[in-house]
Amino acid sequence: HTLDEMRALRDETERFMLRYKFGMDEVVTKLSILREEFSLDHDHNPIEHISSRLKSLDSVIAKMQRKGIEPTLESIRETITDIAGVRVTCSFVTDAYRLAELLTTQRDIRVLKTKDYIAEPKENGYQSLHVIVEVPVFLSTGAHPVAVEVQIRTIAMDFWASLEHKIYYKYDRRVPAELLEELTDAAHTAADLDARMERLHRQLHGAPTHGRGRVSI
Ligand code: 0O2
Repeated sequence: HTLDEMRALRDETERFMLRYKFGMDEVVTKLSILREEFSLDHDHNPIEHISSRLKSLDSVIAKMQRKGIEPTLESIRETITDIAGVRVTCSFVTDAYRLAELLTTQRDIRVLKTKDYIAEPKENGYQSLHVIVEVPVFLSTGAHPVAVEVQIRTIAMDFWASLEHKIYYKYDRRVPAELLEELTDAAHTAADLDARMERLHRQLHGAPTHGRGRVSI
C-alpha cells in the first residue's frame, strides 16, 4: 500500500466507526428523553441508568476472527451488530419489557433482532433483554442506517453480569467448573430477588396510600 492508500483506509475506517457512535448517541438520546419524561409525569421511573460504549476496532477484529470471517468494513457491517452498545438498567423486569416496547415502536426504529435472555436465560444463568435496532443517521451524504445493540436488564441482572464478565476475562474464558457452578447459582438468586422485588412493587402500587404524600420508589 502507498502512504496515500493507507491514509484513505484510515479515514474510511474512522468514518465507519463514527457512524456507529452517532447511532449510539441517537439511541441514548431517545432513552434519556423517555427517562426525563417519566421523571416528570410518573411516580416511578423505569430507567435507573443508561450507559453506552463503542466497541474498539481491535475487539471487532478479534470477534471476526473468532467467527472465522475475513474482516473487511463490509463483512464487519454485516456480521457485528454490537459495535454500538447501549445498556439500560431498570428496577423491575416488567420495566425492561415496557422500555423495549417504548423504544422499538418509535417510527424511525427498525428491529433487526431480539434475544430474550430473560425469558430464556443462557446456560450460565445470564439474563438480559437484547434488542438490536437499526436507526437512521443523517449525514451530509444522506440517511445511513446503523445497527445498535440495546441491552436492557434489571439492577440484579447487571450486578451479576458485570462480575461474571470480569471473572470470564480474568480466567481468559476458561473459568474453573466450581466457580461456574457458583456463578450460575448466584444468577438464580438474582432472578429470585427480581421476582420478589417485582411482587413487592406490585403490592405497593396496588395498595392504598396512607399518611402524607404519595409513596414513590
Ligand atoms: P462485551 O465485552 O460485553 O462487548 P452474536 O453477536 O449474535 O454473534 P453474541 O455476541 O454471543 O453473538 O451475542 P449475544 O449473546 O447477544 O451477546 C452479546 C453481548 O451480550 C456480549 O458482548 C455481552 O455484552 C453480553 N453477554 C452475552 N452473554 C453474556 C454472558 O454470558 N455474560 C455476560 N457477562 N455478558 C454476556 P461481547 O461482545 O461478548 O462482550
